[in-house]
Order: sequence, then structure tokens, then C-alpha cells
Amino acid sequence: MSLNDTPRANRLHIGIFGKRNSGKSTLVNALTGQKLSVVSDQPGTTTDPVFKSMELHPVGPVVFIDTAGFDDEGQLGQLRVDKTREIMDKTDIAIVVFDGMDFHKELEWAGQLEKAGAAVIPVVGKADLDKAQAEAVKEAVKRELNMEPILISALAKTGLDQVKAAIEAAVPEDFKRQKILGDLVGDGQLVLLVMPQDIQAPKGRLILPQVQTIRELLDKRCVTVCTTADQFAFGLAALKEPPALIITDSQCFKRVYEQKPSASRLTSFSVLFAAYKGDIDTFAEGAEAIDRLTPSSKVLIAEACTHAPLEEDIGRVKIPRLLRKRFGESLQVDLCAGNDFPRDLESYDLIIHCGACMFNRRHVLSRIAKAKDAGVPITNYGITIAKLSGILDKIQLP
Ligand SMILES: Nc1nc2c(ncn2[C@@H]2O[C@H](COP(=O)(O)OP(=O)(O)O)[C@@H](O)[C@H]2O)c(=O)[nH]1
Ligand SMILES: [Mg+2]
Repeated sequence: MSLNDTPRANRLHIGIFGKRNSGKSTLVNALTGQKLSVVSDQPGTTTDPVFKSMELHPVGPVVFIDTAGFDDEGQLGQLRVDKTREIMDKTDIAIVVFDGMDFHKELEWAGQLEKAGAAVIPVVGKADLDKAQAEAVKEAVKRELNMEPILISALAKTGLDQVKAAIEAAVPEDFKRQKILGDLVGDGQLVLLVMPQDIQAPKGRLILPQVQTIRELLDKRCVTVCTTADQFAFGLAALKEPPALIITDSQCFKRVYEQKPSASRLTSFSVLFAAYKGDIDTFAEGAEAIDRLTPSSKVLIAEACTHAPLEEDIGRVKIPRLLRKRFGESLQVDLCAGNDFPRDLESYDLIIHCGACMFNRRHVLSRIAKAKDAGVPITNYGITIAKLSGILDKIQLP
């Protein structure tokens, strides 16, 4: 990914699902106009999901995900099916390829994808081979799904414009209006950003939430001033008027709150991203569960990044320390990272998720849904720190 690209996590995720050999890879290649997935008549050619980012006019930045096929067999096959299942949780729009009259698997997956929150576009593939058979499949699928499948031939490149139009029509509303700042700041206002001095990003870079927030502020023509936490007071003093909004890293929340002018509203990058990449109301409600923890409670920390732990890692060190300080050393704190998310959530009293800048919104929403299914409150890092520092009621939620 180049620095100028839209990060993958902000792209519309379009997953291609179907049996092995149904023409999924050929379809992705045809839709993107690029040869990126191996196509062969050997079932099981695509193993790990393949991600391909592109600009899809007029939808915008999307990523197509070519999967292995959900009918895979054997031990290796099960691994591939599991990988495909993981993709389900990230999928905004699912293209389900129907191939032949035996389509109970396709129906089953279409149902699961819908339940996971994806918009399903059914297509009948290889329509160039036997038109009458393809029509028959289409009618049968239509009866079952109550949706009209699109007849396509990825090889002859027919039906592709219809698929693109269906994608455009299926873009979820919340994806279209995705904004980080909401109504927190008006056009052209003065905004001060406070970032920690131990910037947790590769040398010469800023972390994504900061980059994206700055970009959106500049789009709003806001005068955007950045400072490290230790220079906060100096930064404030250098401004002629109090900033309309201060956005701070949650690690220095308390200090900034105590020093800020009363005229300035205050929020944090994590709070902004809790709303942008999740559900702020659920997270705020989930944070209330912190008050109900006891020394024998069990907390799950879910970290999206699999990076090597930093010395003062917020999820691995800071939050567990803050919690144990309040509830004692016997408090059990488990950690999961990356795509791993435990199936048995019921035993937890609280889930604390990271800001998820590496995840797309759908992925976080699917985890929120799983937590709700299990009856476990869920919140995130920024809200937890605000809650533990006693200032959750003093910050602006977007
Ligand atoms: N006739 C015809 N063959 C196709 C079509 N799409 C794919 N194929 C062939 O079907 C085989 C499997 O295709 P592939 O894209 O690898 O399937 P996947 O396993 O679902 O990814 C290959 O030999 C393709 O050339 C199509 O629209 N028409
Ligand atoms: Mg394939």
C-alpha cells in the first residue's frame, strides 16, 4: 500500500463466495480487469483469501476478496473454509455465486452472510455454457431467496455491468455517510490535536486515526494545530483564542482535561474512532460494566494489531494495570489479537476492544453483535481509559 492509497480498512469490502470451481476468481479478475487470482480448472486453487483494492466507479474505493470456496474437503480444506468464514465478518457486500442445481450450501451461506450484516448479491455463473440450465437455476434460486439472481459469464464478460450496478445499489447507508468528526466541529474552526510524545508508529509516520482525522479537518478547512502532550500548555498559550475543539490521544486525557480552557470542547481520537469504527452508544453503555467488575471477574482485551508488544502497550499493559489497580491482582485479563476472537464469550464479564484502525467498520460491528448474542458488555480502549480516569461524562461523544 502506498501512503497515498485509501487504507484497506476504509474500503467497501466485497466478498466473493461460492463452491470451488464455480468461477469466483475469474469473476474477480473480470470485475477488476486485472489478473490477480489464480484461475484453474483444478478445484481448490485459491487457498488464502486474496484482497484486491481498486476504485470502482461510481462507488469509490473498494476491496474485492476472493475466497477459497466453502465446499472444501479434508483437513486442509477445513482450514480454508475457516479462513473463508473469517472473511464473512468483514464483508459489507457478498456476491454469492450459484453453480448448478444443488445449491443448499450457497443458500446456507447466503443466510449466514445476511445474518452477519452483509448485503447479498446472488449470481448464477457460467451462463455461457448452458443457457437453459442457467435460467432454471436462476428461477429455483429466486424461489428460495426471494431475490432475483443475476446471470453472468465471467469468461464471456456478460452480466458484469448488472453486478456492478447491484453493488452500487447495495452500499450500506452508514458506509456512505461515514465521517469521523460528526457535528463536533464546524467548517473553518480552530482545532488543537494532542498526540503523545512516545508516538506509537513506525519512524517517520503517524498512526492512521491521526492521519485520517487531520485529513477530514482540512477537508472542513479547519485550522489544525498539532502538539505533543508535553507541549500542550505552550501550544494553547500560542493560540490567540481557545480552540473550538481539542482532540487528544486518550493516554493524556486527564492531563489535557485539567489544563484545557473551559470554552474548548474535548474529545479523543479513540472516542472518535469508537463511533467511526463501531457503535459509540454500545461502547459507552459497555463502559458502565466496569463499575460492576469484582476481583474475580474476567475481562477480554481484543487487539486488532498483531504488532510486537510495545513497552507501554495500551492493551497489553496499561489497561490491565489500571483495572488491577482498582479490582485487585486476581482479576483475570485475557488477550486476543488479530483475527482471533474467542467463540465462547459467555464466560467474560466485559470485552474491551482496541480502536480497530486496522479493521473495517463491519468487522467491529460483527464483534459487537457476537458480544450482544453472548450477553457480554463491550467497550473500547479510549472509552475505558476515560471511564477509569473518571472523565467519561466530561468528553464529547460524536
Ligand atoms: N464457461 C465458463 N467457464 C468459466 C467461467 N468462469 C470460470 N470458468 C472456468 O471455471 C474454472 C474455475 O474457475 P475459477 O475462477 O478458478 O473458479 P473458483 O475456484 O471459484 O475461483 C476455470 O477453468 C475457469 O476458466 C464462465 O463464466 N464460463
Ligand atoms: Mg479461486
